[in-house]
Amino acid sequence: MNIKKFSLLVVAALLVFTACKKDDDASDVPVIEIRDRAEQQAADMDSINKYLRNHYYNKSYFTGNSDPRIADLVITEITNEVIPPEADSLLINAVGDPKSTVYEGVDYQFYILEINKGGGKTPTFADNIRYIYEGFTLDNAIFDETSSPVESDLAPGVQNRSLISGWGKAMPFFKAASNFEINNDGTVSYVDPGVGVMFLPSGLAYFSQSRPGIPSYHPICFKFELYQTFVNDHDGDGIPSYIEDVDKNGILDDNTDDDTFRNSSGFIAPLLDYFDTDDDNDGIPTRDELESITYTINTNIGEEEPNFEGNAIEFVQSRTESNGVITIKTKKLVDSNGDDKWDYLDDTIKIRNSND
Ligand SMILES: [Ca+2]
Ligand SMILES: [Ca+2]
Ligand SMILES: [Ca+2]
Ligand SMILES: [Ca+2]
Repeated sequence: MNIKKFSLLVVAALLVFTACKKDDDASDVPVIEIRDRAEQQAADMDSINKYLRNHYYNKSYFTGNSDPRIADLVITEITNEVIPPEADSLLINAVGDPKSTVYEGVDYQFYILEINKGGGKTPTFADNIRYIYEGFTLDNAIFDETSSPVESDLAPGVQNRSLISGWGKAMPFFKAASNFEINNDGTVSYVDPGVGVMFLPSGLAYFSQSRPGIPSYHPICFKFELYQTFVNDHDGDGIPSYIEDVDKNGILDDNTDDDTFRNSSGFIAPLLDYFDTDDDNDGIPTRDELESITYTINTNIGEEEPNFEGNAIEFVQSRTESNGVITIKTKKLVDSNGDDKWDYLDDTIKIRNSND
């Protein structure tokens, strides 16, 4: 983001606003019409489909390329003079079927171009990722790009989240890098990262809002390299935030015990599960309503480390390694009375399992 440019735009916007105000005529104040999300989605998909049919990318460059980078990715518009080389691919043929999702109660579709799947862990919609990107519009104008890797929270609805919802929808289709190496000059090289492009309708981006270089109701696209992913536990209660999406709607809007708190702006707000350290409000912290397990793995005698990735009931809290001996501490969900309700969400169960 070019801060200087952005500041100038803000000043320009303020001047326009002041000018309108002086006129004392409300009809002069620019008003953004709030459009129907489903109708806008249909229009955006038409625009994106048209773009994908009218552009190709340098697929041949990436065939057998063991180090694919977005800096090498070239998307070119097809015109009377420009015909794609046979070895390259029209985007519409390369993206495959659109991905489907639901956001704000509306059925959405978006496209992904996969250049490299990635060799590491798969992020969930509520995790933090480390990545680089270049954002561009369907006019092929770049509106934003990173000069070095950044870290962001994918979780929708989380306070101070800087990412649009499309990131949380697209990233789980990729994997982070399998490894990284620190170079002599202190920079980091990532091995086998997820590399691709997402083509997003405005409803999974800024929708009615505009941004520098992005008018209201505009689909946007991002080239990206996904380097690392970190499981988030926003309230530190031992339960990863993606598990605190109880109704599995991809949004952290669940509030099992219907309690509230006064937020930093002074408003009464629901104390949502992902931010609540006693999710059933029974006085026993969630942490203490989980089973604590410690694993000791001696790799010197060939013992193998268990893999907890994707495990829906047992979550790694810490992992240390010393002289070939790995120690992993986990928290595991418990249902003491077998009523299909986990103890931490069941206010009739008040068994304290641990106090670490
Ligand atoms: Ca949690
Ligand atoms: Ca709550
Ligand atoms: Ca919680
Ligand atoms: Ca509790």
